[in-house]
Amino acid sequence: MNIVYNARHAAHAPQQEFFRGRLVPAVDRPERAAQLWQALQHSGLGTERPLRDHGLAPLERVHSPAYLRFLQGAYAQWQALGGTGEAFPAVWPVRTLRHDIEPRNFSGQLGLYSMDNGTPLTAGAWEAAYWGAQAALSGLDALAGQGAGASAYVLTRPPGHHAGRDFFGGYCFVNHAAVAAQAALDGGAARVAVLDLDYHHGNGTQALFYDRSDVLFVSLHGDPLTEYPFYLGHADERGEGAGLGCNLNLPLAAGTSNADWLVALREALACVSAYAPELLVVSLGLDTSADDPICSFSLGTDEFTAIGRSLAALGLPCLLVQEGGYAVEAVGAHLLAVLGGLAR
Ligand code: Q9C
Ligand code: ZN
Repeated sequence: MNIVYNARHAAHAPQQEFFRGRLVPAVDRPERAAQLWQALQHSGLGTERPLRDHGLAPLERVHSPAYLRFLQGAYAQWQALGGTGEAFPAVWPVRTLRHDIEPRNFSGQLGLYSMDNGTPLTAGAWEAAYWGAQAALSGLDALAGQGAGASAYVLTRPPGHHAGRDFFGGYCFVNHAAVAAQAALDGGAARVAVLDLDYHHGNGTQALFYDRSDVLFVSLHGDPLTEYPFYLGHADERGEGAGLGCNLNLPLAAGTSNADWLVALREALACVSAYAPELLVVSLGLDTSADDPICSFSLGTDEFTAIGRSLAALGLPCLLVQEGGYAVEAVGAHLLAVLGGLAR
């Protein structure tokens, strides 16, 4: 098991976030990655691989240059306006409003490039997210030449799967899994599958590849009729154009039993297998656990181990990228269960 750690995740240290119109303690805090890293170090499960800088070009294959430019300079703009602490958007270009003009006003830009006000933009968000993408790319490097059963785990935060071509949201700024998937294709792979196991639907990843047949996106998640991100992730989204049939959503009701979750996992894995990808990228959210403070599935150690075992059974090169998972005291054990199940 190859492991890449983005220690610069800690540059993104939000104090608060909006929830139902009030400021509450931030959920995606550095402590959760510190716990994951500590668990990994004591496990003897893997070998740390170097984090190498691949530059901006691989991010530009997935995100728009204007969005990346905005993200890099956003906090400086906020500070120049006298802003302190985290910046939060408050206005969005919804239906009937224009998306083709970048306002000069910072608040206008913040809304243009975001999907919610629950994602704190901190001084270090860009640094942490940029190096998260580099970590994912470094994980991909580690897999090269290691053969079919090889795997790599990328420990980073903030997460990535809600971030789209030109917007942040759901705690995500740069879509690390998508950057890695696109880089694998650019490196010569014909087909890449992304399996998203986070509690929340990976709207960013789905949208990025929706009309393409070279990426299969399969996701198990809380039903967006009641769960974030609400506006994508429904079962009738099957892809479009050349990508028709290359998108599979398996929404599950909040409170779904572990037995039913595992049935859906089997269906997802069968779909991945049938696609015969050259690489599997797993958006590994651990917020499906019974311990998670903001989610409503009940997975425990047995189920996390089963995830690892069934990934190993696919026999594909596998790049696991950390997404959500907010039960600071429990995430370490859950990660080790997945990686222990996967280790061979
Ligand atoms: N105070 C990921 O797990 N809203 N994102 C939650 C709770 C958004 C989570 C509000 C949750 C997004 C990658
Ligand atoms: Zn999540």
